[in-house]
Amino acid sequence: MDRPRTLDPRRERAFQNRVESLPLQWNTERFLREGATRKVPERTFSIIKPDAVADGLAGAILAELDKAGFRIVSIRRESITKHEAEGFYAVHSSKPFFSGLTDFMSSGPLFLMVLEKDNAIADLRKLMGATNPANAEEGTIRKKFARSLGENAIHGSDAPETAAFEIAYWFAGYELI
Ligand code: RTP
Ligand code: MG
Repeated sequence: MDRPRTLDPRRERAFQNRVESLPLQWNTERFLREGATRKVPERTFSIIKPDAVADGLAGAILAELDKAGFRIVSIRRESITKHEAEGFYAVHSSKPFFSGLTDFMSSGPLFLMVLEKDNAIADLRKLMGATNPANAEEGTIRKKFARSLGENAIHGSDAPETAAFEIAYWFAGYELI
């Protein structure tokens, strides 16, 4: 589960462009003025999974998130390795479905996202619907778009601790401003 500590050249460039374009002084002043007291909305981590991307449903899922009031703090389309998927889903490493799950998650491009809104973690789980789309409520993303239990269109963090781990697993701090 060791991840490379250095950025690849593309991300290095993105980092430099981003830093150069930041109104750093303005941000610092605002942080000092409001940072300690401002009520910030909750953040959660989400993935549009490879089945939904392959089925051309990424746009429709983003529209659902938008309609429900989630702000997209950061988003990145990426094909992840099995090793990265194993680290991400390490909590399930002893489960019988672990190998199939990590094969599936590394089978094609997906969208990694950090989302923000009041009560984001619970509200996203509600909007996603049950893990098995056959049991998901009408109107939920999994009911509308998922293929099956194993290929269920969307991931969402299930608690504040997992949201913090999952956001940090995929995104650097400078991508979350
Ligand atoms: P996710 O983490 O992907 O958002 O899904 P979840 O919380 O609703 O479900 P979780 O229990 O965390 O399981 C992770 C993924 O593993 C697959 N799974 N297969 N064959 C099975 O019994 C089984 N159980 C879970 C699902 O694709 C689930 O999304
Ligand atoms: Mg889960």
